[in-house]
Amino acid sequence: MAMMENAPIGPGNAQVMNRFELTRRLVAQLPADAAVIGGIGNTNFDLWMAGRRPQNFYMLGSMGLACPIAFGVALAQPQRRVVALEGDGSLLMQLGALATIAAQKPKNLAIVVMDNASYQITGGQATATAAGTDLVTMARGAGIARSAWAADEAMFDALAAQALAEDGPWFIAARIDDKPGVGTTERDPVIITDRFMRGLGTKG
Ligand SMILES: Cc1ncc(C[n+]2csc(CCOP(=O)(O)OP(=O)(O)O)c2C)c(N)n1
Repeated sequence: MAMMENAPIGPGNAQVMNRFELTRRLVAQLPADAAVIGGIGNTNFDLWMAGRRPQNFYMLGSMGLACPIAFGVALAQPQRRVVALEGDGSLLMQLGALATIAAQKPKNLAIVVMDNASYQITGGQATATAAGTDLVTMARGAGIARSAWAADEAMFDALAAQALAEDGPWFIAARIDDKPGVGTTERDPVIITDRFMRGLGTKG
């Protein structure tokens, strides 16, 4: 039993948390100029509801692009902290991004994955994580050494603080419940892009 108590945190013993609560906690810690890329669906709905910021980009339409977009922003603006917020289903659709990020090692990039083991927004179909795929083990295998499961909210806060202050790339995964996003992002890609470019200082 003693060995069990010391077991590393994994999807089997991490607490099931709530996406909006964790998103709120993350946003509360952000440096003012940090960019956040929300993946399609619930991830960006909760980011939107956690407080609109011109440095937030809300992905619409295609799964798997939060990490590649955040990676591009991190390379283009190395002085800025950049966070990718992604769902497990979307991350699984674009796993190659982890290897590319690991190879390029952007120090200013953190990936946060909300793992509800399902494609929730399209009806709750099970993803591979429901069958045991461990996203942190995959990220570490891709070469992202600073990869961890958040055991609970306090550990999520601590990991987020570390990822926003210390060299990355970082990969943080959290098990979350099946509560839907708490709102809906305004769906206007032109406005979203324009606001983001101004927020990043690339458009006057
Ligand atoms: C390339 C692509 N394939 C399929 C879809 C349809 N689709 C939209 S959201 C979604 C599920 C997303 O799952 P996940 O990223 O785990 O987020 P969750 O819904 O669980 O919050 C699917 C299948 C899509 N938008 N793009």
